[in-house]
Amino acid sequence: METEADLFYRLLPKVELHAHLNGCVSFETMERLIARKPHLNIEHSMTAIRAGQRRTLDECFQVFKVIHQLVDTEEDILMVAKAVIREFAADGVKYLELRSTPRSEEKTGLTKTKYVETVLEAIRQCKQEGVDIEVRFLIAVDRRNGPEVAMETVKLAEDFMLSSDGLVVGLDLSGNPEVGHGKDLLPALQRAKNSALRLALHMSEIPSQKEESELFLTLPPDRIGHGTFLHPGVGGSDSLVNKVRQLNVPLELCLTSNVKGQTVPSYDKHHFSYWYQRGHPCVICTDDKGVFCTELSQEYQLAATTFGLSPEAVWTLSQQAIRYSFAPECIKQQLEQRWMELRPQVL
Ligand code: 6MZ
Repeated sequence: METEADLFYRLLPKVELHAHLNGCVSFETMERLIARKPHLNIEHSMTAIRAGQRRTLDECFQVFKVIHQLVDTEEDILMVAKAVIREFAADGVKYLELRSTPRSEEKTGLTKTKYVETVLEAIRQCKQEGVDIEVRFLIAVDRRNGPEVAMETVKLAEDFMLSSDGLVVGLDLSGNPEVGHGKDLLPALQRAKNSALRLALHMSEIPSQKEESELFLTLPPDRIGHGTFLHPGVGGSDSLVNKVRQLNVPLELCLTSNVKGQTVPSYDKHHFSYWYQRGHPCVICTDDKGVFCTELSQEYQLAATTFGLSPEAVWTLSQQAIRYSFAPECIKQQLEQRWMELRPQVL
């Protein structure tokens, strides 16, 4: 049953800036995928982490491997991407930046170029069908695949930035943070930066990434994903914090993901409070709404109840996210206008 409070958060216009396509697959879409591929013997318990459950970060990455087995044709990608876009729209998200790692699959004939084209096709079809949401796409580099694949992916992103009518706006760096070192990926990231791709980099998701984060800040990135261990007290440092603050790089913060993935011990210990209290740009995001069984409205509600945010503060948080998006100025202005129209009288 939806309460009045739930309704406030669902109707709140929202911006989602950190959403991995294959981590966002809902229960309903998963049922369809499982039914299409019964021979894989995959069950729901292998693709989602339910309420009260937790996994190690390593176990979370096993979940993505299972999902990738289920999503390996153009048809699957089109279905998944359209469903994810519609679901975000139904949750009151007005602007979505989706990210995904292009994959090729020999047995189905899927290529990385086709992969990206299919996601873009899903975005266009949703637009034509009148789904009330603006969507842009970030091409993701999975750090597990090393420097050569990273460089190829940057080139792919450059091509699509020029040919996608503005739908491809940037590059994401993600993947298991335990694997590889960012210094090997720096040339690819530097090239992306020079080509005017906007950079959203996962940084300090685990404590051992301090040196890597220092290196990435020399680029610097346009947004930081997670940044869980940047600050002192959890293994980070004043100098890292000062650098991030001086550069004013916004943080994409995903409460449930971090709690369920056990990099943060509980909601009240989430680093949202550290950065928010300092007035640093923070954007509430879902990360993987399917895997972590959440929605953006729920994440806003959790942040508000955990940290005692007023409805006015929640509104400001959602509105300010517009300026941290990689959308062009004209879209940002349209979104600002939407926010003014949708602002509830009670605030
Ligand atoms: C780092 C993550 C992640 O790209 O196949 N991904 N990378 N940290 C996280 N925190 C939990 N959650 C998801 O979506 C799945 C991929 O997104 C990245 C991983 O590379 C994962 O394989 P796509 O659409």
